[in-house]
Amino acid sequence: MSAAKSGFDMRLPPSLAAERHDHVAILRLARPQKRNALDDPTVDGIETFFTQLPETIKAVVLAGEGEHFCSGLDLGELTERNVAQGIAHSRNWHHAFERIEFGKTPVVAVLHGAVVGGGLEIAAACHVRVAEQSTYYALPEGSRGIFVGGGGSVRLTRLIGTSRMQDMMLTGRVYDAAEGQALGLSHYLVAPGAGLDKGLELARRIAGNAPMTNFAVTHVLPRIAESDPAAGYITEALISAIAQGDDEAKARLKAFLEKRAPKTVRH
Ligand code: 1HE
Repeated sequence: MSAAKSGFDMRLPPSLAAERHDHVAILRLARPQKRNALDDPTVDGIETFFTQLPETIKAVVLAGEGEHFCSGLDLGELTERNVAQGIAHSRNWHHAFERIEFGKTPVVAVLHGAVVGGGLEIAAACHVRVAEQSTYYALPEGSRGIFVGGGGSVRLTRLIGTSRMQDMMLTGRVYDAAEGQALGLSHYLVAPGAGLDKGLELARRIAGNAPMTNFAVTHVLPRIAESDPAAGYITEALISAIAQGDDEAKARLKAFLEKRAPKTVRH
């Protein structure tokens, strides 16, 4: 483990590599010899990274080294655990992935190759997903005799629906990149090798937003979406007033009215 290698003042396991690009950080799953399988040190390192991210970082790109984004849970570790340890292990994944979903900054996942099992679960915890054409999605837990444990029952059912997730887990169905895009598993579908550039472009755009807006979108919007409508409307009124009241919003609105800000046009 080394702080120097990470480029950040934190200690990460060798299975993770972090680098800075101004206000954007890239975190790579860096264990390609095991297809970026998520072992305990890696999951703990992910929690450390997202918890200790410095204030100067405004968006993160999560990517994988080698031919695949992530082959999910490290199956080698699985045989060692009893029931109580299994529960603790799953809860550990929940805490780590919650640091992604409800952390300090928005996170863009760049996907390619296998995005399977826990790999799909970690991708689902990210806010924006870019998929290269090589991407495929599966939940092989069914065939391995296990169940999802990294929040997939909550996040994936929300993304693609309980019924599709049941099909994936019961039949071992594999969705290719185009199908994943149609289902909403990815937001952007790009050519082979183009994922990181696209991910960085999006992360830079996100990093340029007002921090209060990014906070509202990542922390408040999902809670509003899950609340009853009456609570949702009042929470929306409150957070929109908070965002508008921020100096950053006032400066941005003034810039637009004085014709100094870009218009909203077709890209
Ligand atoms: C692994 C893992 C792993 C590869 N844990 N070691 N996930 C899965 O069921 C997917 C399992 N993996 C695969 O199906 C394939 O490895 C891949 C399709 C992802 C890639 O295939 P390939 O031909 O490129 O690589 P490979 O030869 O299968 O694997 C290379 C090495 O990585 C090999 O080890 P080696 O020591 O023989 O070189 C593999 O054993 C190792 N490897 N994937 C451990 N996942 C919180 S609950 C979440 C539940 C789940 O995630 S279940 C889904 C688990």
